[in-house]
Amino acid sequence: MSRQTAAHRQEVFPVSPIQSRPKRILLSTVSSDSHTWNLVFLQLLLQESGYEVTNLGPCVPDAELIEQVRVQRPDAVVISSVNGHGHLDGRRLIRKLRADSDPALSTVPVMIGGKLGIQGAGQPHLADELVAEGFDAVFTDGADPAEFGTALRRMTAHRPEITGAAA
Ligand code: B12
Repeated sequence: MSRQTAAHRQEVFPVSPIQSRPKRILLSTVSSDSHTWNLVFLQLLLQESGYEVTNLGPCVPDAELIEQVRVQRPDAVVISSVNGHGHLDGRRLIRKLRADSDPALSTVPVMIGGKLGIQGAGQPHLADELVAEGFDAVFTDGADPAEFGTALRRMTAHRPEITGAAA
């Protein structure tokens, strides 16, 4: 992503004026990944764009992420990974989410991005494979941040007005 001003981010990530409540994003990385600044960057980007963000931080075990989706019922889950294992950890994670009997987990929009493999742009097939496993969108390194904003807006636009935490 290129460096941007807050005003530019607002253009890239406009939040629809017809939304009556802020959409809630669960932001996380995968279990093996200890990188943190990617999460901080995304948290700020999303918050400045009007989303409510829960950032689970680094090295999140699959079970913890799944439990947080079950409890928080977010409008979307955004996964960031840069250590090169993201395609493996992400594949395992999305299989568990999509196989869950709770529709809040099996249908929640989930996207993943970052440096997902260890060959940079040399692994273009990774995105297709991860979408085939159940991710709604995949952003490999160098993806246009505007596409992320557009995809997130589209995926969260029709989420129910009343979600809230599960009992
Ligand atoms: C700092 C750093 C570390 C620190 C992290 C400290 C911390 N608390 O965060 C430490 C020293 C711990 C570390 C460890 C390791 N690291 Co490191 N690390 C870096 C480094 C230098 C900077 C990362 C950073 O903070 N960037 C700043 C953030 C803001 O940018 P970003 O991470 O690139 O994220 C951007 C994009 O990727 C994108 N993005 C990210 N996620 C998402 C998600 C979505 C949805 C979207 C749309 C976009 C998006 O947006 C972000 C902003 O532009 C990078 C090299 C580099 N220059 O990038 C290597 C790097 C990420 N590390 C790497 C590696 C290999 C490791 C280790 C495996 C090394 C080792 N052998 O131990 C370990 C892994 C540890 C683990 N368990 O995960 C490799 C990953 C290789 C790959 N994927 O191809 C890199 C790229 C270095 C390299 N060139 O080889 N690392």
